[in-house]
Amino acid sequence: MALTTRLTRLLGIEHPIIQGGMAWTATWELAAAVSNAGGLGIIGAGQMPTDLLRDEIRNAKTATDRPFGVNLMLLTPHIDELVQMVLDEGVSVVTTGAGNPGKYVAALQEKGIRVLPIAPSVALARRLESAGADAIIGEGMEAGGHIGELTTMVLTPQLVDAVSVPVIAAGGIADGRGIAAAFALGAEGVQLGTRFMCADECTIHPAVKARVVEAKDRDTMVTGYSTGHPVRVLKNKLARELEELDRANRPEELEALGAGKLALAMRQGDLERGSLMAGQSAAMVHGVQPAAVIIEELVSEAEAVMRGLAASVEA
Ligand code: TUI
Repeated sequence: MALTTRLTRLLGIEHPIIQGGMAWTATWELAAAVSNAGGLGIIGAGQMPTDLLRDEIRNAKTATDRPFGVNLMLLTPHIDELVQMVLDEGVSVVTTGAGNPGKYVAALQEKGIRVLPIAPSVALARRLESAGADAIIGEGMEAGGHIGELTTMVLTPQLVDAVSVPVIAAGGIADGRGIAAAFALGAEGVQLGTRFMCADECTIHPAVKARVVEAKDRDTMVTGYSTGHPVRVLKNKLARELEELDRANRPEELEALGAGKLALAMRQGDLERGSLMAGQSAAMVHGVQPAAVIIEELVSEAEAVMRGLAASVEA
């Protein structure tokens, strides 16, 4: 059995599961493993230098024949150069975060690249559909990293009502129950980040994976409201220091203290001074597994939940 939707047909993938394009976290090894398992793997460009992202794309191409994508973080200063390189190299999909990719949509699509922007609100989703987006990833504030204001539970159905392209639900989904719930809300796909941080093929420091596996329900917090770019992280020393600066409304100092800290966590494994970006669903991640096993579990759980629900209606 398979979950087939407009999204699986649009992207030519087996399962409607997208792996979040997490900066300093989602490298080509993870993206290729997810794509090889029938999902859509995404390389997280973050603030990566253009040459490094080009190498990541080329490595992914040697490791999978299946579609994969790149996430472009639109606050990146050299974003125009990254977009040009992606146009030159060619990938199947571009997802975008932290802004409106409108001005890049036509050029990407002319190269056959599907454009899936992340939107945290209905108004932005409508604008993105008008700009030609192939699908919209609606990300609720349960997600890790930079977030909007709305939860996945309320954002997803509103996006489904507002746009006619497929909606992909993101934020707070870590297992098959979450996928079934997203489908019940009208989503035709899901994007998971935090669960894939704990894939064997994810190259982040093992200490971070262990911290995610240990996380309990109230272990994340949001810092950076005063900067206009709130970020969800696992609580630690850095998060408490950032919270103090938020309270004191000192956004410049907050940005200075936060700079470079995502890499410190994900690459160096500094659990106290690094920025442990992760979603609330960390509490639902119970171990480190191969990406293929994660995808297999997600699909079989979602199918079992949906069959159970259908049976309870007939009974
Ligand atoms: O982008 C993400 N998650 C991220 S980006 C990131 S790097 C970063 N670090 C510190 C501050 C800011 C960025 C870490 N995690 N998720 C997708 C996402 N996009 N969430 C929210 C948005 C978003 C917000 C506003 C998308 C568009 C938007 O539009 C504003 C506008 O231009 O209308």
